[in-house]
Amino acid sequence: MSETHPSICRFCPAHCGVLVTVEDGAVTKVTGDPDNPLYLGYSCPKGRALPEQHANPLRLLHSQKRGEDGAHRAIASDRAMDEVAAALSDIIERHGPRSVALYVGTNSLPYAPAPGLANAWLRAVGSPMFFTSNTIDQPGKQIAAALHGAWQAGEQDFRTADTWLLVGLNPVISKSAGVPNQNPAQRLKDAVGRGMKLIVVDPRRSETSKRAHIHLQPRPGEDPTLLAGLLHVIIAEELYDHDFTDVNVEGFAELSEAVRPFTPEYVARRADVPREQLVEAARVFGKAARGGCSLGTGPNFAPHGNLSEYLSLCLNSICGRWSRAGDPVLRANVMLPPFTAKAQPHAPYRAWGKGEKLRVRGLTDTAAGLPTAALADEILLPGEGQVKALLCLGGNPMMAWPDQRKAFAALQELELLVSIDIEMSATARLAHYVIAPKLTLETPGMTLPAEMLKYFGHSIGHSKPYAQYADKAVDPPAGSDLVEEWEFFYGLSQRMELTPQLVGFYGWGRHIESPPRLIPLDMENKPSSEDLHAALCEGSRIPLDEVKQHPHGHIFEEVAPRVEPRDPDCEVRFAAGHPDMLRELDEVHREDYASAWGDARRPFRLIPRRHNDFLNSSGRSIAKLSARRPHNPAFLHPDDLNELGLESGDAVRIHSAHDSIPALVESDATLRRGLVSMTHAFGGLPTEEDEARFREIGSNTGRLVSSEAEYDSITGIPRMGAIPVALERLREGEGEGEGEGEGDGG
Ligand SMILES: Nc1nc2c(c(=O)[nH]1)N[C@H]1C(S)=C(S)[C@@H](COP(=O)(O)OP(=O)(O)OC[C@H]3O[C@@H](n4cnc5c(=O)[nH]c(N)nc54)[C@H](O)[C@@H]3O)O[C@H]1N2
Ligand SMILES: Nc1nc2c(c(=O)[nH]1)N[C@H]1C(S)=C(S)[C@@H](COP(=O)(O)OP(=O)(O)OC[C@H]3O[C@@H](n4cnc5c(=O)[nH]c(N)nc54)[C@H](O)[C@@H]3O)O[C@H]1N2
Ligand code: SF4
Ligand SMILES: [Mo]
Repeated sequence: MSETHPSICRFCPAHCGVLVTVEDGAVTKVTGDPDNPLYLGYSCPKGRALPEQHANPLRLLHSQKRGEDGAHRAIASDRAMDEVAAALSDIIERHGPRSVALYVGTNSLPYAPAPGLANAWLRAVGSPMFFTSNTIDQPGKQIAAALHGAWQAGEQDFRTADTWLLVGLNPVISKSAGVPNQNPAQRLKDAVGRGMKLIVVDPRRSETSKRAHIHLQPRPGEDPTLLAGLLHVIIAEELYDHDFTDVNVEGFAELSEAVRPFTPEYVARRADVPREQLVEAARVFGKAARGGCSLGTGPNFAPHGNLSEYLSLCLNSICGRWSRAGDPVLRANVMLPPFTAKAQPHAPYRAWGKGEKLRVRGLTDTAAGLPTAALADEILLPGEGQVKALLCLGGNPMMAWPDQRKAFAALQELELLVSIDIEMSATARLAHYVIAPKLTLETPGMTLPAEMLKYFGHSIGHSKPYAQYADKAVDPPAGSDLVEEWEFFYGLSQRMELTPQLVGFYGWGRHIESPPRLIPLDMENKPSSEDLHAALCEGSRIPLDEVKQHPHGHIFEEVAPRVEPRDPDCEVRFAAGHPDMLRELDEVHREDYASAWGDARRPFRLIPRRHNDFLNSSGRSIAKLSARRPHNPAFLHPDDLNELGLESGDAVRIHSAHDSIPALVESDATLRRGLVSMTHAFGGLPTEEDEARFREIGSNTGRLVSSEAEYDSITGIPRMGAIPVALERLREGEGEGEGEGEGDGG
């Protein structure tokens, strides 16, 4: 028997509305849902591979326990919870609650109750050690918002904007920010078709920049310089919004002074872009009536990510690029509680130096969360507070954490490592217990987590008052023993006799309109997944029952509120002259960029890129997605390959100052010269056996990153982009195990 259900794809944060075909209890087909009013039938290869993901022969159908011999064997999920709870209680007794840490990765987002219950469990344990992938992603967004202030009504609408400036992101592939993430390629085509002038800053001619009116292709990592240059021109030519700035911005004079040295000549020379193009970009952005500037992982992985994000907010603010009184509220709360957005800022708030202090590098809790790049150090460093147990929820430290070799040492040092994962990921291979969860189409889903994304930064998330709820479409495979993520933390709480309170709307969206709601849980009678979804939606603007009336999703236009005017007595203003940020800008100006760019020892820069068929490390095990190219090539400009005497398919060893990895090169004429562009989250463990397989599984770029040589002093994010590297040719059969643990000596 075949039936079709409307549902939500949760493979990536775009949360597209899809149609799921179920035959004989198994998912056989997933397509875009033409009746979905927001996504209009769109889907991507990852979403269409949901049947293969659910039926993946490599998927775990039983939790696993590692034996004395190092091999993993199936264990009943109840038994696994008993043993993990006992081990944790023992560790807490011996080492205190801080010795237990939780790491939440990207694949917690699909399961609305999961991160909130995991966080609640950790709070009940009494440990502050809550880490997420956010601080190895774009933490500059939340730091900048804290220092500068966030606009209550959000940015202007892309669909009516005259210009948009995208710096170091590629939303056509990543569905990340800037361009609305519902079929971004089409949204971009529509916008450019009606005359929007798109400006893209990317060292690569990306899928997104193909539609650009102006594409600046600078040296990577020069984003602070470039943004300061745009501000310089806009201020010098008086293209900013005087009225808006007068009312809403403080520190304009200090900002003007700070960007004064960033003349077009200086910026053009330093970032290596044509001067006229830079000035033209500033004029287009400054003269437009409506628009916005959004940043992505490019500038956030390069040094000075906070500063780049801060300058982009200043650029938006002095140009008045925020929704005005009378505009429809762009990201109105639907499954979140009602909120009246006014045309005024939330006041700046504390960005760091609060909460838990880490024992290394002077790091503290921040507006972006605890610095994940230092978690490996917290595991390795002996002494009071040392982390002995780590639980990973939907994350893969061995693929994603910077400084892979250090992460490897740390995870092996743990007394207890638990990974909640659908497969034997690189991290799971090291885990004492691997908890096998249900998959998205086997659980209810809703768009509340995607709605939350707007709190993470500029122009992210749904751009209409949209919501969808989907019941589970199928049961888990017969004979499997799977628990939902939240059930695991509920089960631990029961066994450890804790009374956690479910954290509504998550614990880490820091400038949210109301503090996270704590929802008491019945620890006697286990709630259902549906109960918890309902509890999370209590008090929502649109009651969950009403959302459920629209199985294909619905745009609640009828309640779309308008932005209210600024309160007459409101004195809050954006801070455009934050002394710390302007000091950092001055440091940038004093950098010896010429020597840095002229360093012959490492003449190339390694930069990140994302792949349409994978979400970080997810999808690599699905044959339908990875069959064509299971490794991650090192892309170089054809002229660079020529000069190095290399051809596509040749093997090289890439050396950073910290470590080295083998890779296969591939020609890519969309790059500027002097770059190596490579996708992260590939390869295996930093062992000789895994490294020898680089031709099949690729290599892990995180191994080239040092977590302590160069890092942001607030969020601890190391230099993960614009990494100086050198290339060395490998001959057939070479590359196995060379360069173990050492850099290139330079
Ligand atoms: N060098 C370098 N490092 C990077 C980046 C980079 O570009 N370059 N990117 C950074 C960024 S932006 C991020 S967000 C982080 C990502 O960091 P992580 O979130 O730690 O890494 P992922 O690879 O996304 O890990 C997802 C894990 O979830 C598992 N999974 C998939 N589906 C499910 C599910 O339904 N349930 C559960 N429980 N698990 C599931 C996958 O098998 C995988 O092991 O990496 C960061 N690290
Ligand atoms: N298909 C797919 N979608 C994804 C993901 C995925 O892995 N695959 N990952 C998800 C996650 S976790 C995240 S955080 C988002 C990220 O989403 P994005 O930030 O859009 O990430 P990318 O697509 O890698 O785009 C980064 C762009 O920055 C450019 N760049 C590199 N270095 C620099 C630099 O120094 N300066 C500038 N200006 N540009 C630079 C690169 O050439 C690239 O085009 O995507 C999400 N969506
Ligand atoms: S864009 Fe994301 S949510 Fe949409 S179909 Fe692709 S993977 Fe699924
Ligand atoms: Mo990310």
